[in-house]
Amino acid sequence: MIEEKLGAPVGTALDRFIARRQEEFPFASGELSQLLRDIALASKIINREINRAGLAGIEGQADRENVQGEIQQKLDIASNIRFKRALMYGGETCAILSEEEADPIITDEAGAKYIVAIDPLDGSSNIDVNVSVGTIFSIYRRQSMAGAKLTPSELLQPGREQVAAGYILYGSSTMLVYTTGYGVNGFTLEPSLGEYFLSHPDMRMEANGSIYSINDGLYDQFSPGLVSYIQTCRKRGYKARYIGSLVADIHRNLLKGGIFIYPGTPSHPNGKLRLLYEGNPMAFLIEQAGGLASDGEGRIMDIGPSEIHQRTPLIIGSKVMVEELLEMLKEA
Ligand code: P6P
Repeated sequence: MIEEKLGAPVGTALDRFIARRQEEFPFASGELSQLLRDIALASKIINREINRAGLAGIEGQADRENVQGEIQQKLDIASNIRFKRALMYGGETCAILSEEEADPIITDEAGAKYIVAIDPLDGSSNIDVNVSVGTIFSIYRRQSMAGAKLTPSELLQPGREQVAAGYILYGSSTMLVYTTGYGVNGFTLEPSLGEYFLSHPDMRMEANGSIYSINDGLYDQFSPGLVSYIQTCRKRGYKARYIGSLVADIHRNLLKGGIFIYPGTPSHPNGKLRLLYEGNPMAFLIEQAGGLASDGEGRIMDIGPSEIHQRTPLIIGSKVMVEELLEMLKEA
């Protein structure tokens, strides 16, 4: 029927999805929904910047380092500005913990309920070679009364206290994937409309998989248990896939099943990835999708942070694969 073809539905827009889900939380007063919308808006601006970086002369390195001592890319700085602005002006955020900021940013939003930890643009060194990059965010509720002074401990809550987490993947298409603790849903940006539409409802991770994702360049520093696991993967003919952009590697494993490992090494016992705005949000998402996330000894989301930029080893992905590696680490 021509009407069916002409009137084909465009799908569920992110705003409508958030609104519908808010109805399911009778006590939700809409601030978290608004915060998610603020993040989505900032991601659309970043998406546009990334897609035209080469033309706008905003590729490449800035002439300064971030708190991690890493050379900042120009788009790291641009992304940090955009997300900070969206969160500060959105009115729902009382504190921002950004990879690009040495110290927490305390907004003067007396009534704001939420603390946001964010990696504004993860993997940004890949932009110049046109490899996918991402934004990662993690949202906590403040524990003190609105208007009271925030305490250091509420800026360092364990990952199990997250109320929401997600990522935006700026890839062949731009996707926003998030959870509020009731499953994982993925939205794809329709550039011609500037809207995210539900494209991956109720994302579930395969219990097992045959993709392992690790920087082989560190092989000589791997522990005996990890060497044994990697050799087992190779013997089984598993695929080695490593993009070097956390959001892209995790997203692929979420869709296809697999394990991502960034281990501690003798030179870097806590590995490279940061707990608050990489490990915890990815752990929340993957556990919500049925997977596991560990630092090699315990659950990532049970780690009590001691400082906002602390690093953690990360073993994350399909349940059976993670459990097998943890067993080998124990036996070694
Ligand atoms: P390596 C990007 O710099 C990043 O923070 C993550 O996105 C990625 O998983 C990891 O580092 C890659 O690190 O040491 O393998 O280049």
